[in-house]
Amino acid sequence: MSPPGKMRKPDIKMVVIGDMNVGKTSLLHRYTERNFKDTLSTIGGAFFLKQWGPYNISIWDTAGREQFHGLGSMYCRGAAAIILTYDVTNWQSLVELEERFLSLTDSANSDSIFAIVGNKADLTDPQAHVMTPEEVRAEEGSVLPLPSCPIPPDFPLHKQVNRDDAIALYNRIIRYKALEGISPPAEKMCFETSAKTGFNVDVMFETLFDLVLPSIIQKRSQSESPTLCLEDYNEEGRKSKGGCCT
Ligand SMILES: Nc1nc2c(ncn2[C@@H]2O[C@H](COP(=O)(O)OP(=O)(O)OP(=O)(O)O)[C@@H](O)[C@H]2O)c(=O)[nH]1
Ligand SMILES: [Mg+2]
Repeated sequence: MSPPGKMRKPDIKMVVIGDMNVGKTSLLHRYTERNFKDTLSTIGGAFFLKQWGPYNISIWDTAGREQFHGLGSMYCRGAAAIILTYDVTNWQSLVELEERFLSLTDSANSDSIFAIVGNKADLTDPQAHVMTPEEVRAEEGSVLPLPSCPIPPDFPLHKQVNRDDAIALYNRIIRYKALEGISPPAEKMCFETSAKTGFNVDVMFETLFDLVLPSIIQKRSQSESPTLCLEDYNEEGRKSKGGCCT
């Protein structure tokens, strides 16, 4: 356990990237704070720390606005998992993932895990529109029963991106990264979520946490492996006393 007032170093890093307005910050709020609230467009980036069993995972939220694009590869550096996020009602937001955001992930770990996440599913899919009883209970100050979020007048909106399009993109990325045979299958790594109702949000983050566990364990075992400093030992193999020359 870390001493009081001291935060343990994150064991591993995950990054959420994608175009502005797709709901990256809202997904992180939903997962970490169990609510959906007004957001301001992110400036630069921010990170959340999640304890997963005995491990600490940092999840970086990044800005989708073009003006912050230059920072993207810095946020991806050393990441073990990348969450590429688009908006299911906005075809261009999927296109941008491949055209603008994928190259940023070259600074991530070479064996990093990818997820493709289509957010705002509540706008197109009646199933995602309804809050789960757990989400209703978790909503601050809410009283059961509260079966769904308010129905917008134009519900459902036209869905511009089908899951098959996301699956095709995932497969292209895995080929581009030469991760075929190592990465989990597309069906497992393409999610449709709603930060508004909580639909699929826990499943998405927690699937990734489970998948990065082997990397954490490997990293920890490497950093904890006993090493011997030969300079500390004399010719008979006895530990020499520092600074003494008798
Ligand atoms: N209906 C619906 N609206 C959402 C959802 N997620 C986010 N929004 C709305 O979409 C807008 C943008 O959400 P953000 O979370 O700020 O988007 P972002 O991707 O972080 O944007 P940048 O920080 O600019 O890159 C806000 O008005 C949110 O309320 C969702 O799941 N459903
Ligand atoms: Mg944001």
